[in-house]
Amino acid sequence: MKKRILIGLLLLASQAGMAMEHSHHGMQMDDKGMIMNANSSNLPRDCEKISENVDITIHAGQKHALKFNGKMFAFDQQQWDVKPCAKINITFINDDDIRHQLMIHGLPGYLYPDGMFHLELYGAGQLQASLILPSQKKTYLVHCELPQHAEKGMKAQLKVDGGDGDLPSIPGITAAVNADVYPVEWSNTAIGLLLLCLLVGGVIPFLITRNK
Ligand SMILES: [Cu+2]
Repeated sequence: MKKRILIGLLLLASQAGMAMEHSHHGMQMDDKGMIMNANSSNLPRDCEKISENVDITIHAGQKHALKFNGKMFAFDQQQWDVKPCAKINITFINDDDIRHQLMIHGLPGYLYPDGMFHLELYGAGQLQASLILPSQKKTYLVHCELPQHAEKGMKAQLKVDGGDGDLPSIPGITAAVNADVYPVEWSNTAIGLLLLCLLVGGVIPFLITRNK
């Protein structure tokens, strides 16, 4: 009898634990993707009301990186500007058949656990979620956190009230933190070739025209 009660209690506890895990971080999941920390109704402490409702559609995919040299993944836009206390309704569309995320960092922790808003699609598809931003003049990092996706271009910025500056390595906006460098090795052969080119390209035509 005691054993049964104990097992029953254990089962209850484990179920409660699982339920907690699922509600933790306000997470919604299905076989297509995941939404974490969506917030369409809780006002940040410093906001009296929602200032504006902004509908933003964000595409993610390899084709959006074509316009950036050396990049492989990108969002279709690299910057968004909103007012303080704006509510953003995001439609996130994955144009690829691989996983992509849309993560916004640096949000107030009392509304967004770990300061983070997170959308994820495991393949082509779309999902929608909202968030409400505080009034602070700030630039938020928006990126895909899968290995190498941000480094390969999937990085953008969200500015509230004009933002507090630009973030590094935003394709088309700011210079890369780790720029690609292709050093030239000045071997004797390279120097010889350069001199030969100078001779052929400069000196010989000069001699030819002078002799005419
Ligand atoms: Cu990605």
